[in-house]
Amino acid sequence: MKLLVVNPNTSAGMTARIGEAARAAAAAQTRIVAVNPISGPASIEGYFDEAFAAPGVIEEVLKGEAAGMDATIIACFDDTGLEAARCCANGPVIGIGEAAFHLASLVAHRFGVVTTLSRSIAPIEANLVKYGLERRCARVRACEVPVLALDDPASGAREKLSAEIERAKAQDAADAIVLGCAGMAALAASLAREHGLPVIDGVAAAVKLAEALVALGYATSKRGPYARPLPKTFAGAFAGMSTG
Ligand code: 5HY
Repeated sequence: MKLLVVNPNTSAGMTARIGEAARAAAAAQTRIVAVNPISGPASIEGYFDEAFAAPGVIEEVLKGEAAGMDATIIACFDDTGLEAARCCANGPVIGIGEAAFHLASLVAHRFGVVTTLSRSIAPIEANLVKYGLERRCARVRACEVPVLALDDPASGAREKLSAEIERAKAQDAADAIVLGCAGMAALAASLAREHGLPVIDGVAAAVKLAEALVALGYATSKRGPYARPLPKTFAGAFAGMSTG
């Protein structure tokens, strides 16, 4: 199968690392194509960035559909533009946040989420409510490391993330941890060993769910809210999005 992995920010370095994490989780017959939009924020931290990243995600999903991708992953933890993407895709579209929450709820009574900055917490909490999984989440915490500093050894990212996981275990009774950023994928296995509980990376979770949905022949329903967009004229910068 052909799996499109869209990193909604415009950081090519992060897209490459997300592609590596996806390939590491993928089955041998799964071909991963990792892309990012050319327009939008270099990283997504909160509502403002998210709003400007969504159109680029839709453009990449439409290109992927035209190129015959079997499924699409949105590789940003706030599941940027997920519902809109499902409207214009036939194949399954999976957000790494939603995927991680579902897998965490299969291996733990209550999971904790550790994301980057405090401003990223509210969108994640809103998604948990939207997905109906807020009761399974003990708390959403932030390690106060910016997205683009996660792979900078001088940022102390791993130590700060590990310390926040320790607090989630001690204070929130979390019995699994969900890593709240695509840029944390490479740290999941060593943090799980260090802390002795499941540490879930959304990129790997989404790859395995995409493979399962495609193998079962399940595609996005075109009845209800994910129906194809109505024919309509778009003006200005989005004239190219016109569907009618
Ligand atoms: C992510 N931002 O996964 C989110 C994490 C966050 O650019 N990739 C980003 O802080 O919301």
